[in-house]
Amino acid sequence: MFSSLPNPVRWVRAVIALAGLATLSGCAKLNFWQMDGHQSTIVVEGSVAREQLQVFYVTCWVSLVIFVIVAAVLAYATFKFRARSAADEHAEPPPQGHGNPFIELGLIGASVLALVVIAVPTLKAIWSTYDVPEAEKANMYEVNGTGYQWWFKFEYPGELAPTNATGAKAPLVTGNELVIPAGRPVRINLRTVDVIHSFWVPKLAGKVDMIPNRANHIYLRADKPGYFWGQCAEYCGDSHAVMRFRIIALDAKEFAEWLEQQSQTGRTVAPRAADANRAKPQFAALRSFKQNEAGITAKFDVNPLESWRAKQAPEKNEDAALIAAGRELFKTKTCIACHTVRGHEGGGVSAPDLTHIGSRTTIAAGLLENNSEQLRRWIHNPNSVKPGNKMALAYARTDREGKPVDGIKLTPEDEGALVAYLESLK
Ligand code: HEC
Ligand SMILES: [Cu+2]
Repeated sequence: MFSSLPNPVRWVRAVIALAGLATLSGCAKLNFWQMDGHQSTIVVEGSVAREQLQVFYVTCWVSLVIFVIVAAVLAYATFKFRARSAADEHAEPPPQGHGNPFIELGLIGASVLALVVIAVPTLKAIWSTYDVPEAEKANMYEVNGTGYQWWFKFEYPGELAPTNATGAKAPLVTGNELVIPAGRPVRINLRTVDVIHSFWVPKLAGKVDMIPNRANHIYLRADKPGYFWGQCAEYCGDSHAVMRFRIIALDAKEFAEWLEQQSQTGRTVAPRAADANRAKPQFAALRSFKQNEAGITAKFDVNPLESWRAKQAPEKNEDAALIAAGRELFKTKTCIACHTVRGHEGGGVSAPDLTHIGSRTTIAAGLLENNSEQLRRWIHNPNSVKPGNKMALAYARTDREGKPVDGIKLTPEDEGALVAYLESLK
């Protein structure tokens, strides 16, 4: 009965536009009027989010009707009983009513009706969006998502990849970017290793909390291949506002290719004979970033899925010697204590897995675009990008008495080599 309600928000928008607020507020951007920002809950692209949106519309329409009735009665009373002359202002108030059973019963009945109209589709949606429907369980894809202060780990229990220690296989792990098959129901088992986080990809589904010592899950489905913005939606400390993530939905073939590539161990770039007399690749100059400077280019912002695809292939002009130097620094500068690059050095599990960091579109949990300039910005001074993050602890450390101890120190050359290494990890 409520399957295709018109969008009441569009009406409200028309009213605002008529009032001329568009020009006053300066919000005349196209996205704003189409209500199609990256994290829009109005322009959705998944079946679960669509069902939840219908519930929102029901509530909106019911509230709108109540608003119109109450506003009309108020306007009528204000007009009818206004003071018409100076004498009226000091007159006795009009006779007061003391309860009219018909009006009172009518109001109770109308409220109950309004609540029932809201409750029926709400309860229906709570049940049907809770988990993958039985009939579709066979087609379901299952992954695990874990919240860390302030990033997300994603694990593919169905896909095994060789580990470092013994070469034995363990589930494939990525960080901050979850790649899923489009069109299929996906169940994400949600956990946290520290405080409460909340997993929210507005275009695909509502939020579900990640709660310590409690098994939660979310069910979602992307209509078609796409790139979706997500965000932790439960305050979780210093960097909560920049604890973001992405979901990339791919068709079956591209998804299979991605899984195949990700289950490889870290890529090693072999030196080529021609390398010896080739000019060194140019890295982005080490400039200082303005405070809060955006970490994302317009090109990426407009067509993120294409940018994602472009990241899957190795860069041209890779410098094998520089990359090898970067790999060495990754070890000596203690990056391996927290990070893993499968097949290379490092067994750290307290930070995002970097085995294929070069093939991801973002770093620092969705905050910065993954390119040489932003990578350098991040490893130069993580704290200036994301205040309080746990990688920064390795840069500025203090001992038990609070005295500063030497942390990670990188020269511009070190940074260039580390960036080349990280970018080579496709
Ligand atoms: C103390 C542990 C620790 C050390 C040491 C450390 N990192 Fe990190 N690193 C982290 C954590 C934690 C994050 C996630 C930060 C966040 O987004 O909140 C991170 C994030 C990153 C990322 C972004 C990953 C992503 O998917 O968003 C890169 C790249 C990175 N580190 C590179 C390095 C390099 C290079 C070094 C050595 C110079 C290093 N890290 C040393 C803990 C560490
Ligand atoms: Cu969080």
